[in-house]
Amino acid sequence: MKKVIILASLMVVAAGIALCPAAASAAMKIKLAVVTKPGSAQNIVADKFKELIEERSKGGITVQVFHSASLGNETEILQQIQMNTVQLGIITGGPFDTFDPIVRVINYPFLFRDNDQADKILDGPLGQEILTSLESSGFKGLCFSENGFRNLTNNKRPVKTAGDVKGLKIRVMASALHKSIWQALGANPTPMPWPIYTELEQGVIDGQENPLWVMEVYKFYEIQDYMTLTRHVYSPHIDVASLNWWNTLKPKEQELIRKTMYDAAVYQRKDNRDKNAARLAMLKEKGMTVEDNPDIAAFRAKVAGLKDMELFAEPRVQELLVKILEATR
Ligand code: EAX
Repeated sequence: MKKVIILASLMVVAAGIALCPAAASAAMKIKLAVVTKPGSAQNIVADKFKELIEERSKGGITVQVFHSASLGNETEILQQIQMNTVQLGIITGGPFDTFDPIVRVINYPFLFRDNDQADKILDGPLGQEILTSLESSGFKGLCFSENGFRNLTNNKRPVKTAGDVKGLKIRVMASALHKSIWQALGANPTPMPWPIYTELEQGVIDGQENPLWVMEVYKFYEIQDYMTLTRHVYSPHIDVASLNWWNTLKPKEQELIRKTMYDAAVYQRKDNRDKNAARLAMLKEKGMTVEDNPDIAAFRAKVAGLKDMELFAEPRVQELLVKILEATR
C-alpha cells in the first residue's frame, strides 16, 4: 500500500513537471514596496521597474507593487526588506538615517548645485560607497532615483529669509539630520512618518518640506498657503533589495535586476524633472503664494555648522562627507 502511494505521488509530480515545463523557471515573484501612492515619484520607479523586468524576463519574473503605506511606513518597509519578507523598496533617503548614518552625507543641505551634479556623484564612485555601506545593515543598494530638491511650505507666513522660519512647526522625516537642519534654521521640527495631509489640515504642524511633485500629487495647495523654493536638500530615493534575498540569486539574475532598476531610475529622474516647470505654474494658479527667490545665503549660513556635529562624527562618515563636499564645491 505504502509503495503504491509513493509511486502514485511520484507519478503526479512527474506529470506536473511534464505538463508545465515553464513552472520551474517562472518561479520568481518579487514584492516591491513604496510608502507613497500611484503617481508619486517612488511609484513611477516601481511601475517602470515592473514593466521592464516582466518584459525582459519574458514573464520569468513577476513583480507585485505595494503602495500607499499598505506595508507600513518607510522605516517599517526597510525592516521588512532586512527580513526578506519584502524584496525591493524605493525609499526616500531620510529614513535610512537610523540604519546607516553614512546616508546623511547625501542628504546634506545645499550639497548639489543641480541635477547633473547630483547624477554625476550618485551614479559615480561616491554614490557607490553609500550603496556598498548599506550591506552591513542587510540591504543591497542598487541605485538612486529621486524625490528631488525639497522646498518649504507652510500656513503661517511667507518665508523669504532664514529668520522667517523661526518657531514654525515643521514636519520632518524620521531622520536625525533633517531634524538638525530645521533646528539650526530656528524651526520647531517634528519627525513624523508619511503621509501627513491630515496633520497639516488640522494644524498639528504649520508646514513641511518636499519636492514639487508632492505638493501636486498630495494636493498640498489645498491646505498650505506659502511655498518657498529653498531647494535645501536634494532628496534621493535609494532603490534597495534585501541582501538575504540578493544572495540567493544567480549572477545573471542579479545583473538583470540591477540594470533594470537603474534604467527605471534614469527614466523616473527625467520624468520628474520634465514636469517641474508645469507643476510650479499649477501650484501658483491654485493659489499658493510662492517665494521664487529666497535669501539662500542666509539659509546656508545657518546650517554651515552641521558638518561638525555629532551626526557626522563616525570616522568613515566624516571621511565621505569631506570627499563629497570637496567634489561638489
Ligand atoms: O515622498 O516623507 C517624506 O517627506 C518623503 O519625501 C516622502 O517619501 C514623500
